[in-house]
Amino acid sequence: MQEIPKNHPRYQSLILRKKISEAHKAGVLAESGMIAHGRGEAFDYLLGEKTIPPAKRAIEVAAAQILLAQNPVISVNGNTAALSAREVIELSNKSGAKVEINLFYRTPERVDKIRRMLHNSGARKVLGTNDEDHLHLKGMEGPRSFVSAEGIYSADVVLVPLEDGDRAQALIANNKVVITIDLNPLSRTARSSSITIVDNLVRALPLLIQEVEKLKGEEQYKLEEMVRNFNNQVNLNDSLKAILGSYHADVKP
Ligand code: PTJ
Repeated sequence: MQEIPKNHPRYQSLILRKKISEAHKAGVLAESGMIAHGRGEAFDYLLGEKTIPPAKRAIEVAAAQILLAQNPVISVNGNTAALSAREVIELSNKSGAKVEINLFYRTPERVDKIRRMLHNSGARKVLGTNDEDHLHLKGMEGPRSFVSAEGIYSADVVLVPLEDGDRAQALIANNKVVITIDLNPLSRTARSSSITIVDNLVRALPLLIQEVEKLKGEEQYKLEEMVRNFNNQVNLNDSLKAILGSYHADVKP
């Protein structure tokens, strides 16, 4: 593929596209994953391609929630692996959250490729692989309903970046706290999750890692207070206001 010149005004965006299209060629990304990425790009443009204040707030609360959890799990799909495999593993190492592959378009080949990618990024243990016996998550159909017994099935908190609405709703119905990272504040996932970070995965994950490190020594009651004081619907409305407001004044044409 052609080299992207560093001085290109949309360098960062083109680098992400390159990662996405290479991951598709490598069989990691579902075909629909490219469409999902394009939709994300449009929303990111409206956000000014930066982390808006409501997202920063949601990231702080998400970090507190992950640190409070008994069995936190990061659910990984093709897009997440393609864009942020290293950060997923870093977050897992720093927070103690488990890593589980859970795919909409599940095939043994894709699972294996994503597993290898996660191991190459430093993962010690990956759940949801082809070798594991899976349990059925109530209220879900298809391959996404197969979850790991020690992972999503028994998790109290699940981080599901870049997800489809059905799964977020099914996880909530199974009494999980759902944290999502979704550029679209109007999506079903964004609306039904417990904590929605309206930001690009590639910006949100490094900030989430930083926040986990910062809050690690914090007293439990303070973390609980942060979670209690957070209202996802209010934060989503603030995200919409940010889109409509002046936050995107400096977007590059
Ligand atoms: O890998 P699989 O088989 O599990 O398939 C995964 C896809 C992405 C195809 C599946 O989950 C899907 O169809 O997703 P949706 O319903 O298209 O939703 C994707 C959401 O993520 C949309 O709301 C996008 O705006 C948003 N999005 C896309 N790219 C990013 C993003 N959010 C944060 N960061 C991104 N980089």
